[in-house]
Amino acid sequence: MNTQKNSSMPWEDKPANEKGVIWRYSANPIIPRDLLSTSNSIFNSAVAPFGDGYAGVFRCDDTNRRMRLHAGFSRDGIHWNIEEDDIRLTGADPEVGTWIYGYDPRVVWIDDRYYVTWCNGYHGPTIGCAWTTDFKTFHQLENAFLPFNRNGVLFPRKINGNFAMLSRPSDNGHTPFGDIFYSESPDMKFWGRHRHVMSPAKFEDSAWQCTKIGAGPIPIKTPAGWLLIYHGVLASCNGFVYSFGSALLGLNEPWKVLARSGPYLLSPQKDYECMGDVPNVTFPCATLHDPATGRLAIYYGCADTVTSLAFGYIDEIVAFTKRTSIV
Ligand code: BMA
Repeated sequence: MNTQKNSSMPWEDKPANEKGVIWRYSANPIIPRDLLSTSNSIFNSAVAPFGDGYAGVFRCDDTNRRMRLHAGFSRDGIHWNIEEDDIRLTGADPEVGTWIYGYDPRVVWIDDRYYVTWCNGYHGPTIGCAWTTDFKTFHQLENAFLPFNRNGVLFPRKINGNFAMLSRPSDNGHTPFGDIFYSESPDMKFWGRHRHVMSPAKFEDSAWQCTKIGAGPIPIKTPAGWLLIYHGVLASCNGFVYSFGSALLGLNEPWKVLARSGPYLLSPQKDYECMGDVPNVTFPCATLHDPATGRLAIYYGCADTVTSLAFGYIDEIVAFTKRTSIV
């Protein structure tokens, strides 16, 4: 179910004049803001291999500017059919199952099902959890943490026999701070064993990540450690700027940071990243990767408006992370 059955992973070779370790898809953005009849914007969304193609959970803010999650399906990972109706979660205790808002989803296959985490409104933002096998019925679980928290990102396999999640405790608004923490759970219900992973960088070391940081896509297991792509924020005189970089975390102790990129992998530079509802935001929430070739496709939201793709090779990103590490 979760393993790719065809070789159609999105991919485009690196352009000859590209200086970066990763490069943008030439036909970005892949998802326009108005794909749905009621969408104001579609961004910060998550995808995963599903059947002969892909499925995903998409952040679609509607024209009431309500933050909703919608399921979507694709043959090639580039052209998406997103459901007009938003996801209706089922099975939760009504105390937490009353929908307020949801945004910035992540999706991961663990053992026998897909788990979805997102920023869930419950007396402020916290981490909502659900599971699905078909992207039609979504079974809601308990929220993982107390408010306020964002960027809940599960590891793709159990660690020390437990589910494992990164998150970023925050405040109730546009939080001007934020460290990444690690937590474990035996059952996706009770979370503990909380560990600090990393703080924003010093301004003088790596300014793009000096205000707050948050885990991005599901970490990828490599021989050098868990490859974590994460966003970092610079508080400029004209507002927040969201870029993203990479870190390597210990395989058995993921709260131990082995390396962390000083330069960003990608920052807002193209028009569709610099202009939109929130200018200067690149916000990755998912990857697809092919173990045989080491190819990586990164899905990232642009300017809180549209969704784009960037490509790279896992081993080159790992080497970049080590070579430029500020740890
Ligand atoms: C963060 C989240 C993201 C958003 C970003 C920039 O706090 O709300 O969804 O992309 O701000 O507005």
